Amino acid sequence: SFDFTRYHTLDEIYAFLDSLAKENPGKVQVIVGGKTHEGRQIKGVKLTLGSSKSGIVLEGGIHAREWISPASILYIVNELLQNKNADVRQLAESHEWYIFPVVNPDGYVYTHTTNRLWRKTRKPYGLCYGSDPNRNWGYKWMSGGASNNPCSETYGGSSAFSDVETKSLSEYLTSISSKFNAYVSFHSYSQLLMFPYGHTTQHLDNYNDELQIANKAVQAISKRYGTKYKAGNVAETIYIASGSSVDWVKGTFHKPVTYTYELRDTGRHGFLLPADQIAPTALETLDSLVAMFKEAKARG
Ligand code: 0X9
Ligand code: ZN
Repeated sequence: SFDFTRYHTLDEIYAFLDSLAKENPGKVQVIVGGKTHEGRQIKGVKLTLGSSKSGIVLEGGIHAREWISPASILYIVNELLQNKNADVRQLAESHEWYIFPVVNPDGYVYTHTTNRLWRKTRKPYGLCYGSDPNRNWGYKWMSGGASNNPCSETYGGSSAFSDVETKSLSEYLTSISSKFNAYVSFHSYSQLLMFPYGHTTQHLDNYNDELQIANKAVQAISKRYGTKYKAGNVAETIYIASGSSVDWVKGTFHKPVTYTYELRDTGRHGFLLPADQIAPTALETLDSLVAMFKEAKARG
C-alpha cells in the first residue's frame, strides 16, 4: 500500500489513484481534469460513497514545490475511503468528491528531477519558463499581484488561460459546474485559510458566512495538535493576487464555499516540510473540513 511517511513522484501518485479505482469499484473512479504542456494528464479521482449529489472539488499542487498539498490530499482521500469515525463518514458520504491532487504535473515532475523549488508550469515564454498557474485564470486576470514578466514567479501568462493546464481544467470545471457547490484549493505555506477575492479587499455579499465558516474550521484545526491558523479574505490576509483558480470559480459560478488553504508550516521548513508532518497536517486539515462543511450546512 501507499507509504504516507514520504513524498511521492507523479508516477507513484497516479499509480495510487489507479489502484484506488481498481480496489473500490463503484466508489472510486479515475477522472481526467485536463492536460499539460508536456503532454501529461491532470488525473484525479471521483468518490461516490453515498447517495448525495452535492459535490466538493479539491485542488492541489497548482504550485509545484508545495509538496504537502498533494500529499495531504492523498492522505485525506485515504481517510475518506476508510470511514474511521462517524464525522468523517458523514462528510464522506454526504458529498460527491472531485479530487485533483496535482493540477500542475509538469512542474511537479520538474521539482523531482531538476529544481526542488520550482513553482510555475513548464511552458516556454520567450527566454523563461512557465506562467504562475494561480495567476493565469480568466477572472479579473492581471488586475493586481501578478507580473507581466515571463521570468517572474508570479507571471500571469501571455493572456488569461494561456497555459493548457488552466484552460483545460477550467473547461472540465465548467462541464461539472452544476454538480459542485464547494471548491477548496491547497497550497503551502503560512497556515492561513482564505476566501475570495484576491484582487480587491472589498468584502463579498457572503463575507460574514465565509468568515464564520473559516473561523469554525480554524478552531477545529487547532484542537488536535494546537496548530494555529488565521482566517480572512485573500487580499486582506496574505496579499493582493489576481487570476487564481478559486477567484475564477467564485467569480464565474458564485459557489457558496470557496477556500484556499496555506498549509503548514509558518516558515521554519517552508516548502521543504519534513515528510513526518504529512500525517498530522492531513489529519488536522480533515478535522477542519468536517467543521467547515458542518457550519456551511448549518448556514444553508
Ligand atoms: O500566491 C498564491 O498564489 C498563494 N500563495 S502561495 O504562497 N502558495 O503562492 C495564495 C493564493 C490565494 N489567492 C486566491 N485564492 N485568490
Ligand atoms: Zn501556492
